[in-house]
Amino acid sequence: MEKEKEFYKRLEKKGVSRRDFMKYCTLLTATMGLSSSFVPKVAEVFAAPKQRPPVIWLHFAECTGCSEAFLRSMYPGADELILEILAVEYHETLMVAAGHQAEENLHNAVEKYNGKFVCVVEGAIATKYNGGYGKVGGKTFLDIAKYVCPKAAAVICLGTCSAYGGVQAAKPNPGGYKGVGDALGIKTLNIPGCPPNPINFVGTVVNYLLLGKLPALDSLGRPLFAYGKTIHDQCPRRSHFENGEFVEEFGSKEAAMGYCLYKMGCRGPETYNNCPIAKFNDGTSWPVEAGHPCIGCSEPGFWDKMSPFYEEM
Ligand code: FSX
Ligand code: SF4
Ligand code: F3S
Repeated sequence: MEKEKEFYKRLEKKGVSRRDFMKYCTLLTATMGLSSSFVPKVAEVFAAPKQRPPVIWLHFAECTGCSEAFLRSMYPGADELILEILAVEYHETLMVAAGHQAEENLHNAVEKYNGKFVCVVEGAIATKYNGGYGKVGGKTFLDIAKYVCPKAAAVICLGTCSAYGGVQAAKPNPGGYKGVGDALGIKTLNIPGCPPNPINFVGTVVNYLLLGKLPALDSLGRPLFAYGKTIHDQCPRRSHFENGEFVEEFGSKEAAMGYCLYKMGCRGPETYNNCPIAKFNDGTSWPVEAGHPCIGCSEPGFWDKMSPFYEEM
């Protein structure tokens, strides 16, 4: 109870009312595909966390856009998630430690929580030349991943790079970059997107804390609750006119906001993600709403498969 009170006080200080927070929990619960009766339980996961799973967060080849997107997570804020809900033991871009101290922290965390921690990975891994195309502190990404990932209870790949290789794996890919699963030959839970939507990461974590298991996945390791439908199937611009008649396939006439971007190269029909529903930055907008065609950023190999981006499929 005390914990809960403190939580709502903290939110208030950040200018977030209890009502806004409950709205977010309702959106998150719906995004996770759970019935509305779960809303209070989802709120409790944030307000009065019962367990804090240890997390080791690795960074390989990437642009750090995934962390940037994550830092814009609404409720919980990134600070809340890292300090109160999860026990993040190691995170290269956010931690204070550097140099040898950082390496020691990683080693200690891996040994202490062997078999129990969740490993979150951002960025792809170079596999050619013994992984020589990508190093941190003199160690290859490949060696670091081989040391850490097999000891984790679960490996969550945050972003298309760690999930499927991303821009690093685009042709001609001289370093032989791959996603973590392919590079190590292990099964990973993938939350792709360049960047991914933080709500899909939060939903995965909440699923784990609430139901004690990871969510159901598709054949590419993506949680079905977020990647079960195509962008096109959920797109408000899909409302259109046929023979001069308004056809309401999705949303309202107002929501259609103009025109379908298919002829400008929109890859929405081939891309599985929940951007039209979850949106980015506090539910502000998403690429197609802002007038830009979807470039298929959550699909494996999208740099090669989906380009040239502005040509009709
Ligand atoms: Fe990749 Fe993420 Fe794109 Fe960037 O960590 S999915 S390049 S948004 O930063 O990995
Ligand atoms: Fe489909 Fe893209 Fe057109 Fe939306 S804008 S209806 S996703 S093709
Ligand atoms: Fe990416 Fe397309 Fe969504 S480009 S962010 S999957 S709309």
